Amino acid sequence: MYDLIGDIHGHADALTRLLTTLGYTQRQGVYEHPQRQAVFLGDFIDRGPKIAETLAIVRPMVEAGQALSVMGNHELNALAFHTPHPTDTGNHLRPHNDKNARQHAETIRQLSRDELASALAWFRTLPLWLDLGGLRAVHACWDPSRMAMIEGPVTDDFLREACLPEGSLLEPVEAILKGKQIRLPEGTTFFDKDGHQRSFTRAKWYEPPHGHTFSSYAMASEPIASTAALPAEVLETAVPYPPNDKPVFVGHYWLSGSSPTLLRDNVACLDWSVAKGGFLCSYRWDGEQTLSAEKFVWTQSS
Ligand SMILES: [Mn+2]
Repeated sequence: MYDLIGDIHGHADALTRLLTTLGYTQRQGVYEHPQRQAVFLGDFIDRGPKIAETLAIVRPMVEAGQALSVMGNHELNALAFHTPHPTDTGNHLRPHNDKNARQHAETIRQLSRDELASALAWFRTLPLWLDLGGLRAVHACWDPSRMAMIEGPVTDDFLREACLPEGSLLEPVEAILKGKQIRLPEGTTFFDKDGHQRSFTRAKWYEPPHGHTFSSYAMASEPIASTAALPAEVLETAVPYPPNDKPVFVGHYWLSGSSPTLLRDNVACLDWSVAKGGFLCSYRWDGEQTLSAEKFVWTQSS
């Protein structure tokens, strides 16, 4: 059975405590559990104080078969940040502007050149989603229509198509790794947790959009003041997650609260903002198709 673990962002001490709480012990330097396997939801790097240490825990677990992992948007962003632009000499697939450089700064500061190169090579091996029989894991959004468009190993060519503005894989890969975004009504913006002014919000992609306003269809971590009805385009193109499908686990959404809650009976987000004073969250899954909030296990960030 599986223990699903949310976004770590360099908080290796919280990860060590969580694994210990879950009953994992180190053998020859690799955390393992006699009956269980961990499933990481991505976003190992950026922001936190112990990024190399985090990778030194997670990667050996995956390579030894003690864990599985999907790619997070921060791993994809890192690959794009360090992959040269095909025509714009000296630039990269992800521009080195202030916002992008700041988001990635701690990883560059904490990892040596060799450690970074090694980490990037490993990120390329991570699948964008996992369908494990009784459950599914993806960093931000499960959408079979987008997944059907995505194929193949993460080569430079794949990264160009997935990360450049004109790339053929940009829309589906962003949907899977960054979630569904909705443009807010003209003149409406809000400030996200990093202080960036945004005219898009992250949607509750798993919910049918009918009957929702912008405010009620935005993820709880994004307080949108607009009670305007959703535009027809959102109603027509939404791919909600079927209530009878197997449970799906995501990270990504910077949720906050005194203790974790489910998004729905078969949808759980395990990102509870460890990198912003929240906690590192896991879910102990034992085969159940209806999830229970009693099965969250978490640890504070400090
Ligand atoms: Mn994250």
